[in-house]
Amino acid sequence: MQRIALALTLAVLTLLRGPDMALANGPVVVTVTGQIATTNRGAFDPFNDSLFGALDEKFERAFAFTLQDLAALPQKTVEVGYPNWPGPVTVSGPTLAAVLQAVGAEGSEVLVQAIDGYAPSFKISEVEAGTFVLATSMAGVPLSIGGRGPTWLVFPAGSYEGQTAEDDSGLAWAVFHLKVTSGE
Ligand SMILES: Nc1nc2c(c(=O)[nH]1)N[C@H]1C(S)=C(S)[C@@H](COP(=O)(O)O)O[C@H]1N2
Ligand SMILES: [Mo]
Repeated sequence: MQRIALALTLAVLTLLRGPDMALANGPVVVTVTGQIATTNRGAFDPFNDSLFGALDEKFERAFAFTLQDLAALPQKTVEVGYPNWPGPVTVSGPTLAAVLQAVGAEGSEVLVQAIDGYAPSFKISEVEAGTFVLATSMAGVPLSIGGRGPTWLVFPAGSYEGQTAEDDSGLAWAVFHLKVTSGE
């Protein structure tokens, strides 16, 4: 009787857990590589890490964030506009500084790489002094793959030395990879 009760309990628990337990936390959306103190995954795998491979990015260890992980970091909402945009946008997400802090970034520069290979880099001192949001939503709507998602680096004009009021070129959309380096 006890054995049956135990078996039933396990069966119910398995059903409740369901096959989607692993999906509940969602896919990894941003991976941080390079000079970081805290990691949660191992080296580049040529089969599984195919986009990294295609962009010729190899790493020994990294920290992988799901959207849920990013949402657990301190969030920031900013309104930002550039002259060539249809209008200002309101985006939310963790600050880039908070993401870098969470992984114990030790370098002086961060490369912000998008799915299409676009990869501007920034001085971490400027990232910490300014307002760089690694946005996960716009007007409350999660950013999509095919649009500006999974994450979009958004900052107001004048955020780094020499940035003009018109220049939105560093605002990488479709960001999936941050690489911390010493600059050279
Ligand atoms: N992933 C990605 N982000 C990007 C770019 C890009 O080519 N790929 N272009 C940048 C440049 S040069 C500009 S001016 C702005 C606006 O470009 P868009 O109108 O193509 O978004 O996005 C920036 N972010
Ligand atoms: Mo541009």
